[in-house]
Amino acid sequence: GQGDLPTEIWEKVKNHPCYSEEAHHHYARMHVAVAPACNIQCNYCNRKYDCANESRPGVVSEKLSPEQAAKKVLAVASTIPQMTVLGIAGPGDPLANPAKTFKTFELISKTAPDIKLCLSTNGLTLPDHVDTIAAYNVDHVTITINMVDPEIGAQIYPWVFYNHKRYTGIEGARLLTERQLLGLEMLTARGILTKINSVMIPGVNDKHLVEVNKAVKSRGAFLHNIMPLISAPEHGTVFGLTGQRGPSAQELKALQDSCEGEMNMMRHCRQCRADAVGLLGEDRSAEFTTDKIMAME
Ligand code: CLF
Ligand code: SF4
Repeated sequence: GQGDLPTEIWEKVKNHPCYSEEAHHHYARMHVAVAPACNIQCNYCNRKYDCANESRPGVVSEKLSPEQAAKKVLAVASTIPQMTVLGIAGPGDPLANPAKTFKTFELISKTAPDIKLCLSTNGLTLPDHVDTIAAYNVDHVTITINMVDPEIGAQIYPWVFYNHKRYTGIEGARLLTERQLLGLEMLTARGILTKINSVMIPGVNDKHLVEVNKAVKSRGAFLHNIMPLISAPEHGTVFGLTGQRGPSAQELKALQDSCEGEMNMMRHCRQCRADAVGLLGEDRSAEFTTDKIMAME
């Protein structure tokens, strides 16, 4: 239920399956994979697959144009009445593909105005797009923040690409953390509910994530979702190839527990793919391939 949430926030989250633990039993989300490019390199990413910001690496999403995406949303919404949220979460970074991402939001807000819009980003270009995000009535934003210390960041991000220039190592990680935290502050100032995702990487940022938790809470983040690194070698990620392990379930829970007193923790994330459809934990994307949707008239 509402718990101790203020009513205006409760109204915004009560139908969002990721922002409300309770809602995820009753309400569905869908993602449309309209954003192929990315502007940073994460050591847990395999570019051939979905953005590991949110997604379980190892599955390839079907890439869509904004027009195909809008058609898919209508088809899904007419089949799954509990569909309340449309998210763009990859397969690259949505804000590295701003024309496609915002065109998709524009089309959907015209054809399906009741559907809430959700966006997940690595945050590098977020400050440049906050006004557009607000103008398109995007209700929910997720930023993946894995560090607030550039020395730790350099172990996770070999480079970032910003303003036509590549920044590597500590310099790149410093730029990324500055832009992420500024973007978060700007979203908070506009009243856009912002959730933080973090990937727990044992021996790299596991102890540091408590500090990340405090940094994002103090800047107004609403919810923190700490997810386990998935690093099977067959996914071909840098971490997978160097033998970096993911956390055990106990290690993950202990970290989530240690942050719980500071802010709301999300514990029901299913690390969805960039074209996921349905309730969290069920995947109905195979029912809505482009072939099938284009055949529906
Ligand atoms: Fe999608 Fe992400 Fe929006 Fe949810 S998923 S863009 S906030 S509508 Fe949700 Fe999936 Fe976890 Fe993401 S369970 S991976 S937190
Ligand atoms: Fe991969 Fe996402 Fe990181 Fe880009 S932001 S490198 S797509 S995990």
